[in-house]
Amino acid sequence: MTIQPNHLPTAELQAIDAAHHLHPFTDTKALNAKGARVIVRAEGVHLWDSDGNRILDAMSGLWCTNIGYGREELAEVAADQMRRLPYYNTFFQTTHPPVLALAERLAELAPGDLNHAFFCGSGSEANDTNLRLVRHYWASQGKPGKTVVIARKNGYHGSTVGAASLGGMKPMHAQGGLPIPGIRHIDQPYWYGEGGDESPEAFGLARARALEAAIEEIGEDKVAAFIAEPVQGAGGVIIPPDTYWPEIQRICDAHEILLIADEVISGFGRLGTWFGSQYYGIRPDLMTLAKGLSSGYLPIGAVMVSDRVAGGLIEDGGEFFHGYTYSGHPVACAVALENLRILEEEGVVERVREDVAPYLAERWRELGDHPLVGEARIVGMMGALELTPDKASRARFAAEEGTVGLRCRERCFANGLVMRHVRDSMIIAPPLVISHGGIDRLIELARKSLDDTLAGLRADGLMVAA
Ligand code: PXG
Repeated sequence: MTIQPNHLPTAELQAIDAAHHLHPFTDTKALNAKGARVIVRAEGVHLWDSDGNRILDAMSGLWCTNIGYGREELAEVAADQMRRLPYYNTFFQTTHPPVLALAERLAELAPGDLNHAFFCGSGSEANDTNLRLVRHYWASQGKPGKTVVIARKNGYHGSTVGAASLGGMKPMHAQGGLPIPGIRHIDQPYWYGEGGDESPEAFGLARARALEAAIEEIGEDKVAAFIAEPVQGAGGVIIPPDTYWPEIQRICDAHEILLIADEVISGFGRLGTWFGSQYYGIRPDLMTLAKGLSSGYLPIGAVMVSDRVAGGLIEDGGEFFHGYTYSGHPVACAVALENLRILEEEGVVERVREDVAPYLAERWRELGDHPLVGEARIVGMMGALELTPDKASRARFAAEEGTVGLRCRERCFANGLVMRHVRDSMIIAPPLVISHGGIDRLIELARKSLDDTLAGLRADGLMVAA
């Protein structure tokens, strides 16, 4: 299909962008030298750029367009809500129909007794809320010393000062003096990269027990909570060994530590369950939501809070001095509700579990036979390929970390596929509504991009182990 351009020529759009737009997580000098890719339209699982190229979006935008692009129902609901009540706040003892309906729906969907929603505009804001909320909770329970939050190296929880501090991204910490005090990072359950000769099971247990060691060192009376993503996303789709989460749950229970599951990526069907906590059988006290909550159509995030924690706060906490102008934004709430309706009525989550994810896994693992791939791992609708110059030893490349990953990402774009790179691994998290045909195309384009990358590495003498 030819898309008629309704915009300026690409070079002019790029020039305006370079002159006035500062992009997130971007080396602006390097970007401006080549010009940004301009995306003008999307439908289903595809994007179109300003030159009319069609691109298969295997990243769901940024892990968020779970129901795919172009759903008219969401546009209709947004327009209708904008006409009815485009904005009102939920401060000053006020509420409105979309926010209360969404809170009720989330309480029904969320596991266990996570029956209370605190709304905000993004995952970062939700995690800042978590940080303040758990400290306020323990203070309200007569334990004001319980303030430390334990998190993980290479975890990602957002970009605000609090969320970036909870995250374990070293380059983020290095800019601006993070983390803030009161946060401790423990090692991640990254078997491929750090497991050495240990079995994944033994390694998973050892990495979970790092939590217990940290609690014992800091003192249980000083630790408020542990926060983690069920599967690390931005860190590189790091799928924990099966032994990891049950041990984490045991440790949190044994030591009176609140468990915060950051479900910003794993929520809303990504693992074939409504939430990743259900997939791993964990019982969080708090759950961070964003992204798939509205399938990315509008910005919205939330913290789901258990009966116990909310009950304590309501009973003993007085006023919680925290909230955002857009907490419970009516249009965002209405769109999120419609998104949840579609996910449920179209049986998207069950279809992922029973059909789409198993098919994707089968096809994805085939890529493990490629000479450049050291491991092809996948859980639900999120997968990673570890690129290596030597499959047998899981070696890293001699070239600076990320060089090969970036090259591969560029080959993917040239071939009409969005895969993101993390260091020298390639990541996918396609929309949950992708068809078998779409998956076949994804695998075909990924294989071609791997072939092209390998040819380039050989030509440039880069297939060399560190
Ligand atoms: N928690 C998790 C687990 C996330 O993945 C956030 C919190 C923060 O959400 P907001 O809405 O504030 O961005 C995220 C966001 C990437 C990438 O390149 C991932 C995220 C954001 C931007 C880029 O993988 N995840």
